[in-house]
Amino acid sequence: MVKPKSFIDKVEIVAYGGDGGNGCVSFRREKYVPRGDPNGGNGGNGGDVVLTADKNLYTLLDFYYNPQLKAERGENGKGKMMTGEDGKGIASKVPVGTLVKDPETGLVLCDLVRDRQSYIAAKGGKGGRGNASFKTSTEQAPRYAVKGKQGECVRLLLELKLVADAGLVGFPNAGKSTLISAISSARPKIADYPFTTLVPNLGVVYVNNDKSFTVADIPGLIKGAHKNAGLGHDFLRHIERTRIILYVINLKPFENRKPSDEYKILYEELKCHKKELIEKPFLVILNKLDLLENRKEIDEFIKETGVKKKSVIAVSAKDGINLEKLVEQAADLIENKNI
Ligand SMILES: Nc1nc2c(ncn2[C@@H]2O[C@H](COP(=O)(O)OP(=O)(O)OP(=O)(O)O)[C@@H](O)[C@H]2O)c(=O)[nH]1
Ligand SMILES: [Mg+2]
Repeated sequence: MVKPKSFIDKVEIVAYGGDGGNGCVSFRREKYVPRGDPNGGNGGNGGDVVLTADKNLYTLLDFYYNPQLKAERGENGKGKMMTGEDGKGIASKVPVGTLVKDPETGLVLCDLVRDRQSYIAAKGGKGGRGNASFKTSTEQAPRYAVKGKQGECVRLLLELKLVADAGLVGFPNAGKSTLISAISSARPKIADYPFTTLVPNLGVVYVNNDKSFTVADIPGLIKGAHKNAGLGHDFLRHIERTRIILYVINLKPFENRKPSDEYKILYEELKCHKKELIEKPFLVILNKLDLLENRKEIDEFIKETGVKKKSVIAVSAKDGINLEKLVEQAADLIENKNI
C-alpha cells in the first residue's frame, strides 16, 4: 500500500559536510621592500551538517523531498593574512524519536529521543593552512600552502519511532480517533468505515493544570497485521516506545466477532510484532458504551479474557462517558501507580 505523502517515517538521506577552503600563497608587496614576508591566510573550515530533534515535528517529510543536505565550503584564504570565512553549516530539524542508522548495516548511530538533542551527520573539512603559517626561522619564504580537506559525505537512514506516553491500539472503526479527539487536542479524521486513519496522530492530554501526557493513535490493526495484513505492522513500531498500551475495543464489533475476540487478536498481533509490547502496563478501553443496554458484554469480556477488572474501563468516546476517569487512570498507570 502506498503511504500518503504527509507522514514519512523512513527516509534515506545523504549529508555532505562542506569542503575546507584552501590556504593561500602570498607575499607582502610594498614599495622599496624587495622580498616581503609571506602573508597567505588559512582557508575557512567547511560547514557541518547537524540533525537536531524538535518536539514540534512529527514527520520526516521534508527529507523525502530534499534528501541531500549540503553544507557550504569554507572560503579560500587570502593575502594580507586574511583567513577565509567558515562555510555555513546546515541545521536540520527532525522529530523527537528519530533514529539515525547506517543504511548498509542497520546499526543505530544515534537515537534522538530528547528535544534539542543533536547529531553531527557529516563534518565539514578543515581549512588548509596558508603559507604565512609555515614561516620559520630557517624558512623565511615558504612558497606553498595546503588545500582544504574534503568534507565528509555520509549516507544515512532516518527512521522515526514516535515517542508518546500511551499508544492506542484497536481494530479499524473501534473509535480510537474519536477517543483521541475527545481527550486531546488532536483532530484526526473520524468516519464510519475501517481504515480511516492512515497515519499516526499524536495528541496531548491534560489531566489537570500541571499534569499532561501524550497519546499516539495509530491506524487500525487486523489479524495478520504483523505479517503486513491491512495497513500492516509498519505502524506498530510507533508504539514500541510508549510507556503504556491502551487497547480500544468496540463493544459492538462488526461481523460475528465478540469484544473478547478483538482483544485476543490484538494481543497476539502485538506479541508477534515484539514481545515487549505485551509486557507493558495496559488498560482495556471498552468503547461505545452508549450502544449497550446492559453490562452483560462487559462482564462477559472480563470472564472470557481473564483481564483484571481494574484494568478494564467502559467508555463512550462519542458521548464523553467515563472519559475523565479513563484519563486519570491512564495518567496513574504512566506514573507507575496502581500497576
Ligand atoms: N455509538 C458510538 N459510536 C462511536 C463511538 N466512538 C466512535 N464511534 C463511531 O465509530 C466510527 C469509527 O470511529 P473512528 O474514531 O474513526 O474509529 P477508528 O478506531 O479511529 O477507526 P480507524 O481509523 O479506521 O482505525 C465513527 O462513525 C464514530 O462516530 C462511541 O463511543 N459510540
Ligand atoms: Mg482512526
